[in-house]
Amino acid sequence: MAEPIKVVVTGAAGQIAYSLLYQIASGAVFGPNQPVYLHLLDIAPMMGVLEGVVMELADCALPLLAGVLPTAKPEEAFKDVVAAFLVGAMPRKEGMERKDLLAANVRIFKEQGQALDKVARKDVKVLVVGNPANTNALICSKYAPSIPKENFTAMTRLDQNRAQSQLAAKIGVPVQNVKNVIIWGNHSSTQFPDASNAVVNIGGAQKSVPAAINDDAYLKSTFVTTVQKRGAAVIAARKMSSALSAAKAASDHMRDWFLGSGDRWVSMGVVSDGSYGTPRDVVFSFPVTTANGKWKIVQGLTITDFARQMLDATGKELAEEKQEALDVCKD
Ligand code: NAX
Repeated sequence: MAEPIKVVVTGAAGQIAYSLLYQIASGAVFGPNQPVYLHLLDIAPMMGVLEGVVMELADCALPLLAGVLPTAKPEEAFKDVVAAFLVGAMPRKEGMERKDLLAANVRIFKEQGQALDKVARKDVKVLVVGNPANTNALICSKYAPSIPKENFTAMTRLDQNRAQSQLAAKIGVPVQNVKNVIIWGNHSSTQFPDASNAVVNIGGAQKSVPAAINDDAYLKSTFVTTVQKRGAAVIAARKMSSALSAAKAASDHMRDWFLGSGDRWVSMGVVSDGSYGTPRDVVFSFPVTTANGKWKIVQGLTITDFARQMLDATGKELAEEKQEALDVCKD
């Protein structure tokens, strides 16, 4: 058996972490032969709740769980970690403007970037889930200059999984038969779920998803808005935001980053190099492939006029968020 690796989950007393911790500790992320030492970070008032989570983890009697460290101190939590799931963030409260939420959360990710810079391994892989995830990831990276910026990513995998599931249901095939659907841009309502390069396996034969669905209007409207608004639909039904599916998506993202995506494209928010005419130095979701612990943006795709408009809109939002976040950090 390999030596245990240290993995941190922030927001560890929250609802996404409640599903995520089991997935990590059961081997679904780092593989069935990799023990993990879990560092659990939350804020001081949540330490009592976190103690309950620690008890439940012990009660799972998981062979791969080498140890657990609950803490309210970022520098303790991030010490020597190889993977960081940054889930914790301030939730939107009633009457709070989007701007106020961004300001509160950007401050958290500035502080966590500084702590990672000080005590984490320089090859740590960081996945930001807490919203606004893309801009939080950018700020975290900016305040951790000793860690390569390629190591900071934001989660759009839940959007990808939602999109893949919608397409599979529409075509009438199992979800794993659909691949290469893309989420472009921000994890927000401006994101662009794009099925134009997706392929589907129907009875052993590969077909393009647009050809299989043969309904351009659906792919440009209902499909896009259903994925964009899926989070709100879950809240309306459950009275709480997506947690089980968010945790599964975070596991998928980190697993593919560590272990490789094989012949599938996956969507990840990564620091933009300007590919596809997107703004540079914002965390933009692209189709990527992963191998040997590194991601690479899929190049050479055709961008239609419709796609161009969608990419520009989400890119503009990210550039604006970046500016707002940088202004907050100056204070
Ligand atoms: P919860 O409110 O259940 O849990 C959040 C936890 O974070 C709480 O225990 C809180 O005390 C903790 N926290 C707050 N500030 C902290 C800090 N400075 N350091 C450490 N912990 C801190 O929220 P949950 O449903 O788990 O969602 C967590 C975040 O994920 C939210 O920001 C949410 O918006 C975001 N999401 C992002 C998604 C994505 O696809 N990128 C999808 C799901 C989810 O909406």
